[in-house]
Amino acid sequence: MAPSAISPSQQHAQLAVGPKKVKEAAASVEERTAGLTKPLAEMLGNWDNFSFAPIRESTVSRAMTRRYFADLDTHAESDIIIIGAGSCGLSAAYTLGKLRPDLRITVIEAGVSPGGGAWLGGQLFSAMVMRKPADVFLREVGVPFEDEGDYVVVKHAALFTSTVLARVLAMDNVKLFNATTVEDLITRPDEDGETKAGVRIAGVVTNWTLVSMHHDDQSCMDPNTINAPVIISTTGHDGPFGAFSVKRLVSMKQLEQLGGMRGLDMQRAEDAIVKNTREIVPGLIVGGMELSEIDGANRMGPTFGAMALSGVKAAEEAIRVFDL
Ligand code: 48N
Repeated sequence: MAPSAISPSQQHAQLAVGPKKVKEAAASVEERTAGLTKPLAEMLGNWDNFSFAPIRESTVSRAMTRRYFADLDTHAESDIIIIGAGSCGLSAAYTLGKLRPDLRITVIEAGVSPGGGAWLGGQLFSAMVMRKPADVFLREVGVPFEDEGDYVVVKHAALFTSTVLARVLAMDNVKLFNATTVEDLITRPDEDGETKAGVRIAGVVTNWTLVSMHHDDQSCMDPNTINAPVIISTTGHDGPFGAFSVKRLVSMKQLEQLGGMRGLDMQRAEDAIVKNTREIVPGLIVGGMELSEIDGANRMGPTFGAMALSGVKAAEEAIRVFDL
């Protein structure tokens, strides 16, 4: 029997991809690289003389450190700080960046990777469900989805999170400090006595997260500070890092106690979180699942529309301070 006319790898490719015909003789270079921009297309197949432009290691260090510390210097005085870059915090940052490009927005995220719980749907499944009208936010940001009537489905949660994150990071007035933990809140006496507690939140106290995680086994690792007249806290429901600001308000006796997140009830949970996103004490707005810890709202489980729209509402509440 004549040896097979196609190579073992082509035979495998045939098996691996089902009935698709293995490409006949290689197409022309243009056909093979169609869809790439010309400079990249010209790189394919021309690696023999390939080389990067020259560099000295210190140049890389300076390129990183100059920017980081210039940003830290600039953002030491911010207009609005968002604690937590989960789906709610990122939606708030997007909305603020769009509505008020004149304001200096600082996002502080404890994780190395921002996004919080929005990289996957429920139980590590990839699709993300949002109930209408949250599709309005998806259209605003440019996240494709499948319309299922009363709800929509983003084919992978990471498509939502990475798209919002990309939009936020591209904004000139928004700076993300990830791998950075808010360890405390800056407070001032509330002169005009708006609250019985008499406290106004005036900024955050931060440390690199890997430092924050070792206060028990290292000493004298004091934090840094960032001042701002408005803080939006979206640190999620109670967990190792979650519900930070509301738990801190209790420990500094600005809140009697937490209301404790209730059991799962999708129908009730999402409306409550969006409608009740608000300023808890002067200067501190709470949104997303952190709010459920104050109000004792139900949790909603693997549906994310309330997170996005709570972020939009938190942004609106924050801007109100600057429009007064
Ligand atoms: O995703 P999360 O946890 O919080 P939200 O409110 O943006 O979204 C909540 C959502 O993911 C759900 O929990 C869904 C809807 N499920 C509900 C349910 O019923 O189970 O993001 C919070 C972010 C995280 O990235 C944390 O790392 C970060 O906040 N964070 C902090 N960042 C800085 N300093 C801190 N002290 C801090 N604490 C938390």
